[in-house]
Amino acid sequence: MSSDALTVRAVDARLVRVPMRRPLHTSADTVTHAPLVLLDLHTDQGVTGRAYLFCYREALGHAVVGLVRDTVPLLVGRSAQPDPVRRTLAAAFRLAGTGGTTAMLFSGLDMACWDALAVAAGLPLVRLVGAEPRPVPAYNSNGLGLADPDAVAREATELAGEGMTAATLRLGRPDARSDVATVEAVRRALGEDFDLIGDFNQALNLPDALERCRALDDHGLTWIEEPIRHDDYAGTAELAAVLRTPIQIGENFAGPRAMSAALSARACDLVMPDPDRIGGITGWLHAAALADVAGTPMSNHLYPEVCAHLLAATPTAHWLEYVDWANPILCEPLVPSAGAVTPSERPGVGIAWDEDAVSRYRAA
Ligand code: SMN
Ligand code: MG
Repeated sequence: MSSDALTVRAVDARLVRVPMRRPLHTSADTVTHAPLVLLDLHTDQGVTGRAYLFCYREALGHAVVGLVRDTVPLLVGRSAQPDPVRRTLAAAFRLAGTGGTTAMLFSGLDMACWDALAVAAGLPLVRLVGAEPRPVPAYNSNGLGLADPDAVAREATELAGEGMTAATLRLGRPDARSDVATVEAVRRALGEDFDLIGDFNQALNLPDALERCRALDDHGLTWIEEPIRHDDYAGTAELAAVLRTPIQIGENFAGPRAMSAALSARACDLVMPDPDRIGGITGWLHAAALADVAGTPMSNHLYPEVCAHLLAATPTAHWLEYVDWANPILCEPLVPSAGAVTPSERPGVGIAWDEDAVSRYRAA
C-alpha cells in the first residue's frame, strides 16, 4: 500500500484471440474467438493496472493496439489518475472524435487506471468505490445462438446443469415463428423458474418489432433486448409503452450522455451499459447515478470481472451478464456460484494474466 501519487511509466497492449467454449451466433455476426486487447499500465511506483477490452472483430483489436501505442507517449511521466488521463486523451482526440474504437481506448485506459489505484490502495475495486462486496444475480450469456429450437433447448439444459438459473437467448431469425418456438422449447426444457431473456441485437424495424414482441409478450421473458436500432429512442419508447415485457437497451450507449438522453426519452424500462462504451469505471459510476435518479434497474454488458465490483456499488443493480470469454487467459477466472457472482476480494479488479495462455493465443 502506498500514498505516493501514481505516474505512468509505460502501457503495454497485446491482442489475443481466445477460442470461445460456446461460439456467439447473433442476428448480426458470429464470433468464435474473442479478440481481447490486454492492457498493462505500469507506474513508476511499481504498481501495474490491468484491463482487457473485448473488441468484437480482430481488426478492431489491432486498431485498439495501434491507438494505445500511439497515445502512450502522451501519458508517460504524468499522473495515472483516471481523470487527468481522460483529459489528456480528450484533448488529443478532439479533432478526430471520441466514439467507436476511440471510446474503447478511453474506457480501457480508465479501467486500467482504476485497477492501479485500487491495487495501490490495497483494496478491491468495490471497496475503493465505497461499497461492500455482495453477490449479484447472474445470467448466462454464453452460447444460445441462432440455432434450431431443439439445439438451443439442449444447450440451455447443459448450461442449467452448470448451475445457472437465468440465460439470454439470441433472437432475430429470418422466420419470426422460429424465435417463438425457441423460447417455447427452452421453457419446456427448463420450466417456469428459469429466467429467460431475448436479445434481438437490433435486427428488426419498428413494425416488425411490434408484431414479434407482441408474439413473445406472454412468454414471461425477463426482458426483450435491443429489438430495433439501438439509438431509435422514439421507437423503443413506443415498444416499451405497449409491451408488458420490459424493454432493455444500453450496450451501445456511447457515454453517460447517451444514457441520459435515452432515459429522458423514456426509451427503455431497463439499462445495461457496457464499460467499454460508457467510459470505463468513471463512465459507469456516472451512469449508475443517472439510473438511480431515474429509478431504472441497471445491469451490465460483458466484462463480468469488473462489473461484479461495479454492480455491487450500483444503487439500482439488477442482473450481471456472465460470459466466460476471458477465462482461458485469466489466472483466477470469475466463476458464478448458486446463480450469482461475487467480486474478487483481491486488491484491484482481481485480474492477472495467465502468461502461458497469453503466448498461446497471441495475435499482435
Ligand atoms: C452481444 C453481442 C455481440 C457481442 C457480445 C455480446 C450481445 C449481448 O448483444 O448482449 O450479450
Ligand atoms: Mg445484447
